[in-house]
Amino acid sequence: MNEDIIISPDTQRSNRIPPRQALTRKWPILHYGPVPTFNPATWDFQIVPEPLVSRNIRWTWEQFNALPKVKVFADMHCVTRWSKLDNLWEGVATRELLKHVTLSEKAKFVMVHCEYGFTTNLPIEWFFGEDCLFATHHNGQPLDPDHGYPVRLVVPRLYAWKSAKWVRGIEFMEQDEPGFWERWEHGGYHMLGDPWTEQRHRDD
Ligand SMILES: Nc1nc2c(c(=O)[nH]1)N[C@H]1C(S)=C(S)[C@@H](COP(=O)(O)O)O[C@H]1N2
Ligand SMILES: [Mo]
Repeated sequence: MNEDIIISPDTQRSNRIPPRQALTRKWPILHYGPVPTFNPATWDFQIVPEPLVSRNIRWTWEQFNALPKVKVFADMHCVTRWSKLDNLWEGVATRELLKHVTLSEKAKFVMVHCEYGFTTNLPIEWFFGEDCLFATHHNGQPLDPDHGYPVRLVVPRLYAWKSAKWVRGIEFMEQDEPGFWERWEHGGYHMLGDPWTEQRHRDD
């Protein structure tokens, strides 16, 4: 495989299927609510808030799409028990953000903000994993609208509800807070969501 592809470490496990997951060949579509339409003239991507970030950022689609891109080879595990292996993602590495803002030491978690108010939370060391990216392409094709076009987060080593589709911004936080699926009224999914230790629900 080409050296400029980042290999997600979980793809090198001898058993790539986490406990109580089943392999799927199709690519299921899973989300709450409608599929948003994309308007490149009004779309923006925000990084906030000061002073956890050195300056608030608002990128237009043109600016975001001009950032350097990486390729990541990774597996995907949905908490509803399907796993899809061998995905080649392309997009902007989450680490790229650190070239544009300096983070305060107080920033410990992120809230990922998406269209229609969908959110998900994760610790910054997971968000900035070497295999994490804002993907615009999958297996060489632009994402389908159903799968997050124009851009989705991909965090391969956590359950896929953390891989938020239709991302519009990142909010850094000092303390952890539940996102959409993590809230009790939407099922109380786990604050981290490690598939290898089956962190499915908040009380697992
Ligand atoms: N905006 C948004 N992103 C989301 C979700 C959602 O409800 N809204 N669901 C998540 C869940 S539960 C999964 S398993 C993956 C599924 O991604 P896919 O539909 O591309 O397979 O998207 C995640 N991203
Ligand atoms: Mo999921």
